[in-house]
Amino acid sequence: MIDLYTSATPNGQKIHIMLEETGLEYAEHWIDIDKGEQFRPAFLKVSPNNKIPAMVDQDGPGGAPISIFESGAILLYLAEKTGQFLPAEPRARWEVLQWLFWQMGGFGPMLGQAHHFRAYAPKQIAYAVERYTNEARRLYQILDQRLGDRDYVAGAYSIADMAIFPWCRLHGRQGQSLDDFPHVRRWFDAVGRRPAVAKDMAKLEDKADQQEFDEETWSNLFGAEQYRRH
Ligand SMILES: N[C@@H](CCC(=O)N[C@@H](CS)C(=O)NCC(=O)O)C(=O)O
Repeated sequence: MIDLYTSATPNGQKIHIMLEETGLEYAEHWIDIDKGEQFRPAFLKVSPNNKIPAMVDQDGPGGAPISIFESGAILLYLAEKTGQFLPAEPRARWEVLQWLFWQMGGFGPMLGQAHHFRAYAPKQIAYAVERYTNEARRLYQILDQRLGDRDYVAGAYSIADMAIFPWCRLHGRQGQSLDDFPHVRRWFDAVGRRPAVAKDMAKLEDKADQQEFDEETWSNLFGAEQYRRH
């Protein structure tokens, strides 16, 4: 049994998709990051960086529990555990790993900054909005080019697609339109039609993360409460 600590955000959604795709048995523990539950000592034991997602596999290596944080590490762990969505053949495996790390190091963090400066920042800073909207566009262009001659990001459908897809759902918030990226749109629709992904999206619909924050939420995520402990 896997205990998943999660929230209805793109990084959380990646793991829901993988768990649904693999059919592993899991229990969801919703962490309300708006209310500051990510700072609770019990959660910090599993996720020392105070961020979702995190998981505990009660049946880890050697039959003992293992806890893992960081969505890329969790996807890799689950792929290795199940032997699914990450090829064993070295060249195919490295194709997937490169695009997984591209998402973890670029597509996620840069789009996150686009969300921040376009939607969450208390005052509009034109330079930051332009910088991250441009960077988002550049990354979508890279993805579009990559998908121009293949169905999925790294050949067969893999954990790289699962990592990238949830971030594309929020393209509007990043100042982008999928009309500008036809290959991304085709891929996005195909991934979204997969039963595991559709099931997950429907489930998260009523928990959709918000764009307008009250004072308490803003403080927990970006202000005094976020930095109080460090
Ligand atoms: N690199 C991390 C990023 C995780 C992340 O940013 N999680 C956000 C929600 S999407 C969070 O938990 N924020 C709460 C906080 O920063 O206090 C991963 O991919 O797991």
